Amino acid sequence: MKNRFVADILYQIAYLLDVKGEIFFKTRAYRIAAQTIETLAEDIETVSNENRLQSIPGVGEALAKKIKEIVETDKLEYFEKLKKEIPAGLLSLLELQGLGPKKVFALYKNLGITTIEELRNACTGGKLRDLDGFGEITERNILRGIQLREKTSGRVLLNMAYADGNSYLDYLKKCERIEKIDIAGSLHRKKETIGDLDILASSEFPDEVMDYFVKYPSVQRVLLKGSTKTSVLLNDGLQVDLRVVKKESYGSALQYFTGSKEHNVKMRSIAIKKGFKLNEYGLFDKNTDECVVGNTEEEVYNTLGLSYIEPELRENRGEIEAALDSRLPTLVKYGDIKGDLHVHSLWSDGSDSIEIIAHYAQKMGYEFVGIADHSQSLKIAQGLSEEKVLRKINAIENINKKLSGFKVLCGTECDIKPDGSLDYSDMILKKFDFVGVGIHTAFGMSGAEQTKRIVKSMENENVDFIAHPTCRMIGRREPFDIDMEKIFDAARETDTYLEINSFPDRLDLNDVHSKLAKERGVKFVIGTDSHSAVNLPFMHFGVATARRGWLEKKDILNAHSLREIEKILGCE
Ligand code: DGT
Ligand code: CA
Ligand code: CA
Repeated sequence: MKNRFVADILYQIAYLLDVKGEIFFKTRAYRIAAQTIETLAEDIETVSNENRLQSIPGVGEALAKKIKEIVETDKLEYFEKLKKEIPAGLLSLLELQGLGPKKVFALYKNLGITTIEELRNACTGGKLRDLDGFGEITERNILRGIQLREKTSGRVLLNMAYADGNSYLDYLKKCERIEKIDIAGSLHRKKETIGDLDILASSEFPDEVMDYFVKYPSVQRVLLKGSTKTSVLLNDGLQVDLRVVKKESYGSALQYFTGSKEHNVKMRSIAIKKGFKLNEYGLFDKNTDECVVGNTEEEVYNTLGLSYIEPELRENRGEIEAALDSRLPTLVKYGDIKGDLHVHSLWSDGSDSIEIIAHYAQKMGYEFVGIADHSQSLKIAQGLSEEKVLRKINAIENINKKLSGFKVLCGTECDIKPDGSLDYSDMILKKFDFVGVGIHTAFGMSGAEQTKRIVKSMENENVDFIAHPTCRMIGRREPFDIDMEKIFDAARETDTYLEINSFPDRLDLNDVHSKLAKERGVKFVIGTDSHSAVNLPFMHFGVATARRGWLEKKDILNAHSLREIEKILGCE
């Protein structure tokens, strides 16, 4: 269907006419027609071929002629001419806070400004203040708008978007006009960073839904409002797109807008091979153009001969081939986790007592929590001396006496020294219920040296897992350039678990590494690296990463029961 293609051109014409200073009602005609065509259930090509274009509300003789030209030639002379008259860069200026079409056109006519960079230079150089209708304040406002845009063009961490998304969803669920609603896009796939938030709803009253959507209290500004798509900017700079579709297309729309783009491209080619056409409106018979299914995602996948694919897998990393052969993994579930083995307490650099952590973990439904404080040489993180470790073991024994149906395990996140030796003697390491080790110093060593360092630490028989193996910090520190295959092989051979650290700026191992590690026979532990009890729910993001890495329950140490884990760790 060319519906979206036609609608896009009409929208762009409306913007260009805005900039040109055309009268409102002329640009509105293009917008209304674009919106109608976007939501039209029927193929615009069919309507055009049967000369019924003028039956579409808002389409008169002149517009019908233009639409026919687009449908038949994939181009429109009038649009090409407009684009030559008005540089395309002007459209990006329109997105800036405080700049309407009139001002954009004045900037272009008087100063020849066509790009954001030129506009920034003109503002800093004080070139705008002498223009009619502009002043020093306008210059400052525009600069602020440019800054904001730069900030929002960046991506946010998964946990931020997840919190924003859930709050927005709670608000939207109170709208009576909404039948179904879901998060789509990269947040539905639980990617580690999110560009913008996509929400999909079905309703018979899209305009009322959109009115309600833009009234959300955290909305800073409405970027675009239509009856199929509305975009807003939240106070914290995150953009949110809401799309409203009809119930019949909900499943195919959710499939389309969940992405990823790469997954969708592959899905569409499979559809074509099997005699269908797949788009956001449904799955259609290629010959009769009849809609076969569209209600649910399951139907779309199953009709194409695929088993249902969980959103976290939809990255075109082999999931479609696996679904065709019914050999997709049974992914670990968010509720499968029985405890957390990476929590810092007041004993080192955490901010809560072990009692508070235990209480919080028990309330989350866990069977155990492992306190893994830092080791002695990590002075900035108040690492524990060996003498203090012995006292802590005692303290935990006493805490456990007061708990029922729940156990605190005493562990450590022991530092791996630059030469690969550990920060505690073997005598002390043996006393812990479990030993996690990690790198916290000498980040500048070469990849080869870091590989040796980590492999050597695994050779110590007391070590149970490697914490945050690559030490990356999203947006702040690149991962070590280590030989992952060597690390995976050593982990398998020494029975060392690799951690998927759930702290939102770590997510380390990441999804891709987790999948590779599993293929090489590695087992995992998912830890939060919590530094206070309220961090414990970060587990969700670690499980999300594990799911994106195709992991199953059996691959994950802390998805086992306390009894099984005690046996595995030898700390019954
Ligand atoms: P983000 O926002 O950068 O974190 O990533 P996404 O995946 O949320 O991407 P976004 O917001 O641009 O679009 C949402 C979904 O819509 C995307 O995952 C798949 C679908 N989509 C968007 N543009 C295209 C496209 O050009 N082709 C196809 N096949 N799908 C698209
Ligand atoms: Ca998105
Ligand atoms: Ca989007």
